[in-house]
Amino acid sequence: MKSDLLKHIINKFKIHSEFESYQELDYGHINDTYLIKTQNEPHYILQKINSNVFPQAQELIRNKVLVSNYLQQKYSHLKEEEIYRKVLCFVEAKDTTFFYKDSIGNYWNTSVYIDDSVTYEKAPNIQVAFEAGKATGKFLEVTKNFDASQLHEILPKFHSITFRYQQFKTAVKNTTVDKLNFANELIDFVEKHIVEMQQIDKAIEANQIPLRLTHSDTKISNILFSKDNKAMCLIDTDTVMQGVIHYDYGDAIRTICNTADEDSNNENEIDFNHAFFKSYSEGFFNEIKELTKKEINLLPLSIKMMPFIMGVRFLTDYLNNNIYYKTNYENHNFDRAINQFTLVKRINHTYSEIKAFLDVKLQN
Ligand code: GN1
Ligand code: MG
Repeated sequence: MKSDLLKHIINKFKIHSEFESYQELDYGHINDTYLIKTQNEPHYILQKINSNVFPQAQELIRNKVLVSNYLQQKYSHLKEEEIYRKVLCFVEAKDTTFFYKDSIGNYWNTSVYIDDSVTYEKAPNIQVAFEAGKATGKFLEVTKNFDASQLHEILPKFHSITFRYQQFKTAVKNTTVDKLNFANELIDFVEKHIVEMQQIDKAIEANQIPLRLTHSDTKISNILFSKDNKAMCLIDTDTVMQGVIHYDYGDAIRTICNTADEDSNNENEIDFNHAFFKSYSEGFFNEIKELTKKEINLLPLSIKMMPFIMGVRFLTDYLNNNIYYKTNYENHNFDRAINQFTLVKRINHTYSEIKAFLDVKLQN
């Protein structure tokens, strides 16, 4: 029984009381995540790392622990209970590592559950958008001196659109004629926009923008809020890596300003919410103070590059028969790609307004 298995696994970690029950959380497209309730608080989050996506699970867990330790140190002037609401706290295994490897080779890790918290799939109001901006900006600001080169590069070129485009081209070459016909319009969309989207990659290659630690998966569902909608903590630090500020800024806006859920296949629901964009950006730039001119110039592009890259990745996975993301039906990834590309179109309609706002805000 699953409950016996999870009890067996959670007991490999130094938890404070006895396993009572579990709840599978519908959380993310990659790993399996469980809330483990124990007799007394705290409860725990137990996660099975998807070894297909993350073949180097040990290094991944090491990265997360290093970043959490660094953040805890940065917040060491705060009360302990406050720190534990701001930063993920990983639980040591009884063998003093931070993982458990099961009999079939899967890696598991555990963190302390942050109670009285809520998550959202899309922003419910302007206040939440602002708070999300603060949380993502703060994460970047607090970690700006963290030496990200000490982390293992878990998924190299993760947000490089040039790399994702190569994977897409391979998928196009290897897929069926039926899929090619079905996805024809989306494939054309990729070809039409790829050159514009490569500007951030090019600036990185030319050392024109600084590398730093990034969370690299700042969608709104990875931000924990208190019940009165104050952002508390960025969760899912699986992809902490060296990157550029544009990844986290653009990826957060991708979900916060989309008026539809990422999984919605109703194009009419999809729009770019300007009020949320402004509010998110206010929160973000309240925290992030020093940006170079080149970084500022590429911010508007990041707002379309991040949905574009996600669309390319979803489309690639559709063409590859859904081997990467969890899906609930055959065309799930195809629908997700339409969603992201529709958002890019909506952003294009209003791009001059986006740029004008950022010009004034950052006095460019
Ligand atoms: C994946 O970790 P998870 O399942 O929340 C993906 C992100 C995408 C996201 C789209 C390692 O996130 O890059 O933004 O799906 N993570 C990985 O929702 O590929
Ligand atoms: Mg993730």
